[in-house]
Formats: sequence, C-alpha cells, structure tokens
Amino acid sequence: MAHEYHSLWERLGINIPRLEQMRLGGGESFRRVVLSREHRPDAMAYFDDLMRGLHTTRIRQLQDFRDEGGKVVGIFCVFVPEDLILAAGAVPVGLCSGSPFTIDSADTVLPLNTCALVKSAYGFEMEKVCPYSLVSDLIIGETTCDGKKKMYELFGQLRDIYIMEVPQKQNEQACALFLSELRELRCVLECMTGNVITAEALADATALHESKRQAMERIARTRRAANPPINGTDALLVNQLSFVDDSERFTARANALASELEQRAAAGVGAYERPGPRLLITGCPMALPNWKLPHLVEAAGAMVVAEESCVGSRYFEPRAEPAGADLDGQLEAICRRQLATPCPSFTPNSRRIEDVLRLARDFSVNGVIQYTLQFCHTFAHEAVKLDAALEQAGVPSLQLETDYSVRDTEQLRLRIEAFLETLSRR
Ligand code: BJ8
Repeated sequence: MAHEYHSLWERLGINIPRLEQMRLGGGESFRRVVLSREHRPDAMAYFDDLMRGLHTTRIRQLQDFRDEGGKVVGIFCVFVPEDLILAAGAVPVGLCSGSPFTIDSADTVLPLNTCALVKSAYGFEMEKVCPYSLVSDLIIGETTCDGKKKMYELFGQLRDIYIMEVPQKQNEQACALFLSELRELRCVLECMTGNVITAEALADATALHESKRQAMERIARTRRAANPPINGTDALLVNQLSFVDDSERFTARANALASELEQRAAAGVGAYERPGPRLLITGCPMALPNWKLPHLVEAAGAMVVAEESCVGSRYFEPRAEPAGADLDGQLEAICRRQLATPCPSFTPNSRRIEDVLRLARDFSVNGVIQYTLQFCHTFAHEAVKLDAALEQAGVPSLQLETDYSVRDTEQLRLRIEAFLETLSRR
C-alpha cells in the first residue's frame, strides 16, 4: 500500500528505505501496545486510521494543500501559538521527536548527555525521515530549555529554522517581550503566506483553537469515572495526534469521542477489565509514538487517569483571556494564555505544582508518577520540589528517569510493580 506514496515521499526528499524500516517497527508496536487493548471506544477507529496514515494519507493531505498554494508550519513546542499560524491561512504541525529510531544518528553529533526528545528530533532531521518537517515551509523553534535551544543551532545547519524567544519568567516584562515576539512572528507568517492576518481571521482561529482544546478537556474529564471509559494509552494517542491532524476535523472527532465516553461513563462502561490503582503521570512531554511508560504502567495493572504534560493538560488547560477587538488586544490575550503554560523552563514555576495537586484531587488518584527523560535538567530539578509538595499533601509518588530505549524496561517494570504494591497496602 505504501508504494503508492513513494513518489510523494521522493518529491519531499524523504529517505525512503529508512522511513520504511521505521514504519515496520512502528506498525508492530502500534498493534501490540494500542490496538491489542480491549474495551476500546468505537470512536477510536478514526484516531487509529489517522495513526496508520501518519506518514501517508496525512502527508498527502498536507502536500495537496501546498499544491493549492497553502503553507505548512512545523513546530516543536506548545509555546508557538497555533492560532496565529491558522490565522495566516497556514497549517501548524508538530514535528517528529518521540521515536528512538533516529537517536543513534543523533549520537554521532550531539553530546551524549542530551535528552531523548532533543536527540530524536535532531536525528529525524539528519536522516530525513520526518515527513512533517519535509512538508513544512517554515520550521519554528523556541528558546525554552538549553538542550532544545542549542540543538536548534545545529538543526539550523541542516535547514532553516526560525527561533522565537520565550521568556524565562511569567511577569509583566516577560509578557511585553513575548508580545513583541508574537508581533514579529505575525510579520514572518504574513511574509511567508502572502496573507494579512486580520483581527477577524485571528478571532476565528483562536475560537477554533479554543474549541479544539475544550474537546480535549472534555475527553479528559470523563476519566474521573471509577472505571474510566478510555484507557491511558488511547487518551495519550488522541492528545499526540492533536498535533498533526487538521484542527477543525480533529475537534469534530474529539467531540464525537467525548460524547461516546460520556455515555459510556454514565452507563458504567469502563475501559478496564479490572480497575486498578489510579495514577497521574506528570513530566516531560510524550511525543508520538512514545507510549513506553503508560504501557508499562497499565500492563502492571494500574490505570493512567490523567497526564500533566504538554501532551496533556499543559496543552489544553490554559484558557484565553477575553481579547480586545483589535489585533494587538488579541495578540496580548494569546501572549497571556501562552505564558500561563506551566513549563519548567520558567522560573519559578509554582503553577505546575498547584496543577499537579489539583489534578491529583480532581481525578482521585492513588499515586503520581514523575516522568523525567534522562539529562532533562528542568524537569529533574522540579521533581525535587514536586516530590516534597506531594509528600506534604499525602500523595504517594514515584520518580522515574528513563529514555526512549527498551534497555531499562525490566528495571522500570519492577519499580512500577513495587510502587503499586505499596499503594495496595495503604
Ligand atoms: S512548553 S515542557 S513542550 S519546552 S524533555 S526538550 S525540557 S531537556 S520539552 Fe517542553 Fe515546550 Fe516546555 Fe512543553 Fe528540554 Fe527536558 Fe528535553 Fe523538554
């Protein structure tokens, strides 16, 4: 089937043998980790298809859009406002950074003590196996953690990348700085697309972005049920796919899924054969196809009921403040919404601790797992404070540091099982 996409991949300059190799392994893990689960909602069929067509049908849609004069913008981080991109008539897509497949290549260039997410992203560009990057007309990086920031400089030697400055604090000066970055990004987008971003177009795009995130929050809320109507891996998959799908279509499908989940929850239909301990995972973002931790946790008998992550609540919770009618007022509202993201590259970042405690309460969790990628200093340092806050609140927690490989699977499994054992004795 994939052969019919070879000419498209060739046109984009994709390293086809490597992509084929990656797709083989990826397809097998998708079947084993996601599709083999039982009691899945019917509405997941759409997201399964989207996943199957990640390198084929979705890329064709994006290239068709470009052939009609449209532009695609690749992003790595939730700080880059998707609504500003949409308002320029362009399509935002999340770039590849969640697979171990490209890490060996990245290791030949990047310092070894770099997190897996950064290595994976760089390796994808080196090997030319991320179709989303190759179909993008503009790539936007951002000044968040040092690992990403410095990797982008090397990425820039492979292809052009525009860097947006994200402040390190969340005060008024930071807002002024970020607002000026948004104004500059507006000009960059207008130049690239040839479209003027009007106040009306931006209001529509922000409304769409808001409804997309509301749909995701609606799905999340159903997981408060005693036996959640969707398992943790499926919920993560939907959040991951939100970064690559068409916003309007995704919103409609996410709302359809939410409706089914609400009905299932009302009828007491759960996704778990035997409901286990309820866990919240907090920490580094899990980009597609990183399902390593939720898979291990749920295979051990627990239920993942919430994610405090940029592929989770950090993405869909920050709300847009009421916007002024003019463009600058709207940009300011976007600025405040983005800066409300509890990202550990801010100092201080106490909002994240408050969020984790709130989510732990709202989702009645029995324990929290802090997920940190090896060599990620921002999350590792915050884990110390978060651990103390959880202990004070009487919420058991487990800190796990890992990467994208399977090397530590057995060790992780033992630690997760031991943690679940302590929860069962409480
Ligand atoms: S808004 S969390 S997506 S920066 S895991 S690359 S922090 S060394 S991802 Fe992030 Fe944006 Fe913040 Fe969210 Fe660095 Fe850590 Fe690697 Fe990380």
